[in-house]
Amino acid sequence: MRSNPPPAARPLVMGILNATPDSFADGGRYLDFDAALAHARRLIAEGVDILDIGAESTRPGAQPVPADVEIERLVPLIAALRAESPIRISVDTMKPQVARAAMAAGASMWNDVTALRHAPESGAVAAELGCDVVLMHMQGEPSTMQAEPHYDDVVSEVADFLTERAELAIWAGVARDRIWLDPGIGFGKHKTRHNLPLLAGLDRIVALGFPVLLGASRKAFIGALDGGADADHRLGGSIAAALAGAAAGVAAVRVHDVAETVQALKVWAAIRSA
Ligand code: HH2
Repeated sequence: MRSNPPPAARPLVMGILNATPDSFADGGRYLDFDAALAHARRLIAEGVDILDIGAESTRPGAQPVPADVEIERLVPLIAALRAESPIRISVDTMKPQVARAAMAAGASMWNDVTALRHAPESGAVAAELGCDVVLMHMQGEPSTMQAEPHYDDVVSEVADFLTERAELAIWAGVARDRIWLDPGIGFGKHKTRHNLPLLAGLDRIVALGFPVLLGASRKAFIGALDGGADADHRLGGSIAAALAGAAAGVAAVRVHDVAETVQALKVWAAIRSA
């Protein structure tokens, strides 16, 4: 009898868990502790590699959440998951005090959409925590970023920004091999005019020499390319973007639909290595 071939190399799958009332794709579904824990367990069963847990939406126009509220939502959840699973846990927050509380509860990755720009002590805290750090590109602030984003050359400008943020993080004491980069799809970018060239130019972000995280799941550019499909009807486009990322060499994709993405990447990787 023939055995299955060994699994081929593919990007890691980071599953999104938003314990928020207002996230664009799953807001309000996992604010409740039991619902959030059940969803995390489901993502683990579906083969997630990293769980990214957030308690503050960054969608355009979202309202800021105080640090103590973020901590109240995140810490019991992270601690409960850590007690029952060795899964890698990332915390999606811009606040160093929230990152610190999340690491104490069992997270090992700080996903910061501001690339350590939110607080003056962010770099030093990231260095002290010794965790992985995701530095993401964003033009402007979540509340206003979609007003009038402008770039002369979006890929070069994002690459330059990420290079500078990585250098500053290293200067602050973050270990080079803890740094991830993320082009920030949808963060201060026109739906198609900026996001599409950035997706097409991902290999140039990968060439910077750090692991790259790509978050394109259910984002608005997919709706713009498909007759205004809403966030619940963007699975096909999300998978297409994840595969484009895989082909460009990204290290991980951040997604809502874990089972479907894991399957797509397994098939992509198997074809590629056949
Ligand atoms: N996108 C969102 C949030 N955090 N982090 C990284 N590193 N990269 C991303 O592309 C990214 C991110 C937005 O998506 P979501 O979490 O689903 O929505 P919301 O911000 O409304 O909670």
